[in-house]
Amino acid sequence: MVTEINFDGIVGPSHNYAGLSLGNLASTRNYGKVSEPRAAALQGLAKIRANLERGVAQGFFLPHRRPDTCWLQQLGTTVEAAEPRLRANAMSASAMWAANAATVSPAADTADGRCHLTVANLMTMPHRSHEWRETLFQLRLAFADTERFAVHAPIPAPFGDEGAANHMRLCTRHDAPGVEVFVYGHTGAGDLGTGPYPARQHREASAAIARRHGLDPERTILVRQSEEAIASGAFHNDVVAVANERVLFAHENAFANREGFYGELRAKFPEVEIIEIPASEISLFDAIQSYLFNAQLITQPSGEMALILPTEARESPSVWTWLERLVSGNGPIRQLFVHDLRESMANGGGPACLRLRVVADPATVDPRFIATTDKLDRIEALVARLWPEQLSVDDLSEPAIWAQCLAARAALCRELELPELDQARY
Ligand code: SUG
Repeated sequence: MVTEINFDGIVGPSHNYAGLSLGNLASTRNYGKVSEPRAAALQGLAKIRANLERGVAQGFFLPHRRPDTCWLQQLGTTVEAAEPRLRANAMSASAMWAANAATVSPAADTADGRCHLTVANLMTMPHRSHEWRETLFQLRLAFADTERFAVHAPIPAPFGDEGAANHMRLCTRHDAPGVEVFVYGHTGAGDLGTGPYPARQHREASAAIARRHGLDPERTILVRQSEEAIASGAFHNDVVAVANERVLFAHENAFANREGFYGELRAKFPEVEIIEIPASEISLFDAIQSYLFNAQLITQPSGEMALILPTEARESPSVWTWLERLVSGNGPIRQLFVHDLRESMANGGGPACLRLRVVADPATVDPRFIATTDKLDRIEALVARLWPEQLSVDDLSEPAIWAQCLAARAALCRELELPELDQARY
């Protein structure tokens, strides 16, 4: 049965706070903090398990091989010889944020009736720019059925693409045709933006993906993110807006031309219900601090929608009061679930960042990437045994840590019967 499957990135053993993401205020603020890779991975796995129990189909992607010695080799160096900042870029566990893995257009939206996925090039940030090779390898394994899926190579440089974090889809039901909304921050050649932080999603990349996926222009919208949002730390659209079925939940200051966008959306998808939080009630700053919009907005088997939020949203009185009022009303969003994802959150990755939504029949996906409670038990046991408990930025230069990270990931590949992933070099 065609449904929405959430594929979460399992947090890798090298998870750390190296402060590599300019414009992501959490990453900068937490630079140098000691990370807890084991706790981080267990927090993410608990979210997968809870979603499974809620009746949501769940898959996962594996952490990438770190240190990425192949990338360092392409740069003419080795993990031993690289200067510390470059080495930290090669050690990043940032592939955990699966919302940045790819942009996905379900079969109901595309000209050839296949589900299309374009792996994100993530070219704006050095530590993320080398993710796509392994992500592409995992996507090609998971979605190997070429009658049902088309997995595309990344959009070529210089057009930055950050995947589903800047993409929303509105539809009456997940398996029905939808309207796809691409949100960009960078308008075109020669535009470097005027804000203090880089705009990571380029309009040309978004437009190219819509063409490659064979989307109908009548059911496609390109919209610019507001510069104010980017300047306030919303380095991806999914920090200020989220959509599910016919609901768009967004901050008033999320988009550059809000009225124009809402008008086009209503014209192309009259069923839309827009739930907007005005800046007078929750400031952009509070929205970004609490990661309220980085919630997963899911449809439960009962048909009711729920928001899966980070604990930080509950800790902000203005945000929590607003949310309690939202679910006590008669609207489509009826429940709030809160998860402790502090380790990922400290790097700017909330519940929605950790997952990629794919609308498909789970039976058409390689079962090795599909979550079951038994498999989660086994992954958790392995993580509890092999993931480092703590890592400092200095530890990233320790040969023993490189060896531990490589061995831990190799053990996970074995546990999940994915030897090709363990053997692959990019
Ligand atoms: O790309 N953080 C990630 C967070 C990604 C969140 N994803 C979405 N919003 N969809 C990023 O900025 C921090 C890693 C470091 O600084 O070491 C980092 O990469």
